[in-house]
Amino acid sequence: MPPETVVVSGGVCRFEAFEMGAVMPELVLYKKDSCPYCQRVMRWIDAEWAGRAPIAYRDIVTEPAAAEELVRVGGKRQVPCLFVDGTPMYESGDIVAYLASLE
Ligand SMILES: N[C@@H](CCC(=O)N[C@@H](CS)C(=O)NCC(=O)O)C(=O)O
Repeated sequence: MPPETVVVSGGVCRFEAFEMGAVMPELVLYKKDSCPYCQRVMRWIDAEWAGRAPIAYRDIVTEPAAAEELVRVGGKRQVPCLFVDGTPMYESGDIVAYLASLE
């Protein structure tokens, strides 16, 4: 076993899995349906993301807790905002470019 390989209980560690190309970050899109920038991102996801790890949606209109979380973590209520392993990414163009880079 190479020295940089760390085996954890029941499988491979995150780094090792990343090296194998198996790890996708946790992706959560904060959105509201009336927002054209959100629609742009969601249209891209519908067209291009099929078959990949799921992207969770949180709606800041129908889920007040999601709006609170967005402001608490991201510092502003702007949508769309993609949380990548808990780190907020604003701007629809940046979000689409980032998701495309994961393909
Ligand atoms: N440049 C941004 C614009 C996003 C934007 O203006 N979103 C509006 C909804 S359509 C919003 O969240 N406004 C509230 C705010 O900025 O606090 C993008 O492309 O994502």
